[in-house]
Amino acid sequence: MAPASSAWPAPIEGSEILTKTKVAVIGCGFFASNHLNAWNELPGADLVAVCDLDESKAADAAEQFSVPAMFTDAAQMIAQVKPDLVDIVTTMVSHRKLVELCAASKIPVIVQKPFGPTLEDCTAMVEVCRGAGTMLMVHENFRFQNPMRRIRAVLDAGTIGDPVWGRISFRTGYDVKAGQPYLFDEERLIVLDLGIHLLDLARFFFGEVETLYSRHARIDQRVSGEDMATIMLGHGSGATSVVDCTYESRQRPDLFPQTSVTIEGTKGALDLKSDFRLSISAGAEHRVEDVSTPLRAWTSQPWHIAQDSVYDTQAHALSALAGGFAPETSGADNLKTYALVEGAYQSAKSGECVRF
Ligand code: NAD
Ligand code: 89V
Repeated sequence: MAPASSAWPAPIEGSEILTKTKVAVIGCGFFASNHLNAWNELPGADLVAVCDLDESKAADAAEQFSVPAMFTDAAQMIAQVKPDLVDIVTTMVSHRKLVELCAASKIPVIVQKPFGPTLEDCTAMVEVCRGAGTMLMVHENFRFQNPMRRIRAVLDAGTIGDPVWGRISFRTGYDVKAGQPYLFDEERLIVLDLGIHLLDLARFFFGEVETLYSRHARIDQRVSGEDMATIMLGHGSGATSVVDCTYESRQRPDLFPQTSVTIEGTKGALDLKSDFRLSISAGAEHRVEDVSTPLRAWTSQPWHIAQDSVYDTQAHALSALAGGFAPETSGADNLKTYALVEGAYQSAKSGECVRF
């Protein structure tokens, strides 16, 4: 199957729509402030309610983001507010029940990555939304980062020919566990938390995967799962890619949360390195593009690139909903990325190559 195109219908502008999409957010923890800021900035969205099991978090979010209603019970919120779209920003264990709740009321839903704790849960979520005839999108934001869209556009233009080899790399020593302490206890850590983004990018750039071999290690002895992974993918297109990630790199400068991408093609090559410089070579031609994006009022370094892509991911969700098309990172699409995560754990355990 050909990789997805870089183009998607333009984000909704306020002037193009008669009514705004009423959005309700479930989960007001560490990462939710980015979703809430983005919903408030998106002209097509009206943030109508927030919900968190922890009342103080729901109340703080409602106050900080000027949201008119707050709840501690998602079912109550849905019954009372009847939102047009629910955005689930909780950790994965709660996703299935919350998605089922939305599907029961035929409400379109976006759910943060990782989609769920198991492939069985993810498949059940896809089925229940399919049965209800409602949109299910996974908030897989890395492919919506500006540099990644630009790389996809360069590939689509044929500038470097057909991709034959690539590396997608995220190596950091940044203390992610300070903001996300639940990561200490994850039995399946870096592939499910971070590798999932990179495996999705591998599909985005090189198409579907036929073979996978993975090797994992645990460097920080305080965590339960693996915190270093190196995955080799064989794509149906004939290309080979390497996905590698760690939360225990000692490299300086530390590029967190930037993803490095190298792609070699039949006619040229591209390389995304530090400072968001994209180097593109084809024959005698060589140019370096600045693929950074300006800060928004609510984004800041070092998180800016990740925060900024939250806006574009949510803009895509609004466009999909208004246009009646499946989002690029629909639940059904994300099952393919999730299958690679499962494959990585299977391969690391068995020491063998996994075939899809
Ligand atoms: P968190 O634990 O800080 O916040 C989750 C919140 O959800 C908590 O306040 C919790 O009380 C609430 N919650 C849980 N179950 C609920 C329920 N049934 N109803 C209402 N509220 C409920 O977690 P976080 O760090 O904000 O992460 C949330 C998700 O976002 C995770 O899946 C994480 O992997 C993901 N994440 C994604 C990115 C990205 O770039 N895409 C970055 C960071 C985190
Ligand atoms: O994407 C995530 O969930 C985050 C981070 C970007 C730090 O890896 O854990």
